[in-house]
Amino acid sequence: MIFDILTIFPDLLQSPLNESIIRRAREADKVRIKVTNIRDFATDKHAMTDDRPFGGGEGMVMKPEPLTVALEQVRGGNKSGRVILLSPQGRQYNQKMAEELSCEEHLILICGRYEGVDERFRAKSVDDEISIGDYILTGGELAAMILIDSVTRLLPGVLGCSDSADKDTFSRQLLKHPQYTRPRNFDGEKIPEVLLSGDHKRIEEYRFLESVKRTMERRPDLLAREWFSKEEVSLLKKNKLYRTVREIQEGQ
Ligand code: 9D3
Repeated sequence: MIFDILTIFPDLLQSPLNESIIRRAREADKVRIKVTNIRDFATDKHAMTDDRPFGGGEGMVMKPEPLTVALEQVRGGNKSGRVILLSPQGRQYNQKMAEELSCEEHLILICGRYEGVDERFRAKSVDDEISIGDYILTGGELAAMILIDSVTRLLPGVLGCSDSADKDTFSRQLLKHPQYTRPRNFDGEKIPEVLLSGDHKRIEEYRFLESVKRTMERRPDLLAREWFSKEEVSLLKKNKLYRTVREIQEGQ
C-alpha cells in the first residue's frame, strides 16, 4: 500500500511515521509513505500556498494551483490513487472506513490548513473528504496520521499474530475489562483474587462481567448493538445485570 501525504508542514509528520509499528511496517515494505511539501509546487516568487478569501472574511484559503501541481506529481502521469482531503467538513472517520481504506492500493492524503482549500480544487480533484471527529484541530496533519496509523495496522503482516488486527475486527464491541500486572501489591492495593485462582472459566466469567459493567457505564451506545449467548445471559442474570442491560438496549 502506498500513502502520499501533501502538506505545508512536512516536519510535523516525521516522528509519528518513524517510530514503533509504522516504522517497522515501512522498513519491511508493507507500506510506503511519502511526504510532499505543497510549498515546493507554489508558482509565485514568494511560494505562497494560501490567499485571502474572495468575498472577504476571516482567515486564509489554500490556493488551487500548488495543490493541483503537487497532486499531478505524486500521481506520476496515471490517474491512480484515491484522493482524500482531511477537513472538518468530511464524513466522520470510524473503524469501518479504516477497513475499507486498507483495501486500496494508493491513498493520497491532503492536509488542509487555514480555513480550507479552494472549492474548485476540492470539486475537481478530491474523491473523499474525512473528519476525525467533532473537535477543532489546527490542520489536517494529525488527522492524516490517525488515518495512516489505523489503516496500516490492518495491512497483512504488519501486526504479529499475538496482536492480530483480525481478532479486533471480529471481537465484540464491549470495552476491555480492567487489567493488572506485577507487582501483586502496589502501594497496598491488591489485585482481584480470582485472577490468581488459575481457574480459567471463573477468570473468563469475571472479565466478561467487568467488560459489561464498564460498557454500561461508559459506552451504553455500544451495548445497543451487542448480542449475548445463552450462557452469557444466565451469567448476567445471576449477577443482577441482565435487566439493566436490556433496559439500555431497548432505550436505544
Ligand atoms: C470558522 C472556524 N474555523 C476555525 C476555528 C474552522 C476550522 C478551520 C480549519 C476549524 C478547523 C480547521 C482545521 N482542521 C482540520 O483541518 C481538520 C480537522 C478538524 O479540525 N477536526 C476534525 N477532523 C479534522 S480533519 C482536518
